[in-house]
Amino acid sequence: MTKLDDMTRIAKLARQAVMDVTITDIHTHIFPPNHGNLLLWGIDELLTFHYLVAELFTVAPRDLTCESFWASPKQIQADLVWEHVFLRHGALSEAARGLITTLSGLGLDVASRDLTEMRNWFKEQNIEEHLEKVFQLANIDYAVMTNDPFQPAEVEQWTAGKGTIDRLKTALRIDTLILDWPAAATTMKAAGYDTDEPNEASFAEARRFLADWVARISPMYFAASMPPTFRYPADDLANKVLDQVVLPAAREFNIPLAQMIGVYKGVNPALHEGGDAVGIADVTAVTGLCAANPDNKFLVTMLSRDNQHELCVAARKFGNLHIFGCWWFCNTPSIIDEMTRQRLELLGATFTCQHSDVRVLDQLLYKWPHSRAIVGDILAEKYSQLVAAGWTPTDDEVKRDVRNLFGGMFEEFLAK
Ligand code: RAT
Ligand code: ZN
Repeated sequence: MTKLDDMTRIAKLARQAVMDVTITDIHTHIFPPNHGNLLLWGIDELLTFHYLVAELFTVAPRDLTCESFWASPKQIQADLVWEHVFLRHGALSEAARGLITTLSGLGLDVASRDLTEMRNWFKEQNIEEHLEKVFQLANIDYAVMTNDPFQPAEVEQWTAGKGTIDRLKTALRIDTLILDWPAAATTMKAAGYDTDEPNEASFAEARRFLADWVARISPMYFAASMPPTFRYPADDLANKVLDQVVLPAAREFNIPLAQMIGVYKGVNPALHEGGDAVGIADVTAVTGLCAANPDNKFLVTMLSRDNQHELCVAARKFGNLHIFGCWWFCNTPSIIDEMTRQRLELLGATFTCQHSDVRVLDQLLYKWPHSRAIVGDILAEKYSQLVAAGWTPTDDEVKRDVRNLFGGMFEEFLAK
């Protein structure tokens, strides 16, 4: 075989390996079917996904207010998104194209633009079977949930003894604990922990609260999303809670802390979940955490495109830092392409290239195919260049690297 043949063969192999790899989705917002109404799925949830609601209000006529939108039944809200975003303005955004990919992936005739027919199809589905079908179509082994012990509707499910299913693993979400001590203390107190002012005694009780949740749900990691203003070290309450509650508990149970950094919450509160925005954060908060806490492990993703290069460099410096995903506003083809290249070039296949962040189950059928296509093209190019340089990886090596990018390294990091 000539070198050119080898390059063509390896490019094809890399694309195929990415298409075929079984993915571990390390951050989502889906729930087991038996957790009441918490699991979102179906056409009306897809259409009212907050990314699309935000788009609706960029084009909505003046007389369609956020107040009247939220006061309407879900189906009317979905009709409004369909009409104003899809029918009147097209489906070119990533979220809008995503809905089309999702419906096509389920075998629906989206080209007919017949919303009623699609609604009827979803009504006929049994949720347990539908979940299994979506996981199989997306080729995902399991997804990690976001389990918030400060959300009464979620807590209710666990205290009622409802567990989870093999397809869904847990992660303990603790934004409230880190960023809003008064609210966290009130919730913990109501649950039987003696938490009051932020002092040593209260912090000991908060550690007991975390330990009990670890025992209850066995989380794969603790997680919190942080504002762009987050600094570490710093003389503030968030740092105290991190140092005296969260990091000691994470060390004790050897589970990582996931930090998702760079969100300004509620910039336009009228949009509800769609009202958050992005800001450039300070990567020295990440390096500060990793350096000061060598016995803790950190999973980090950042929201601003501007932070990505610096974050890659940070990941080269600390073995206790694992970077993951193209988060939220970074989950668009051009930015996934840029971030994945940057990460591969600086880190090799040692990071987790994507997470889906789905809130609606069916979205797994677009988030993953869209990302697979981009990463497949990048790897085809990178492996061809490697062959040109004189190193031809075996088929198994290519498959190993691909799996590492889509969940393998995450599992290896957890096992450390
Ligand atoms: O990506 C999203 O959909 C956001 O609304 C958030 O859920 C974010 O991912 C988070 O976990 O805070
Ligand atoms: Zn999320």
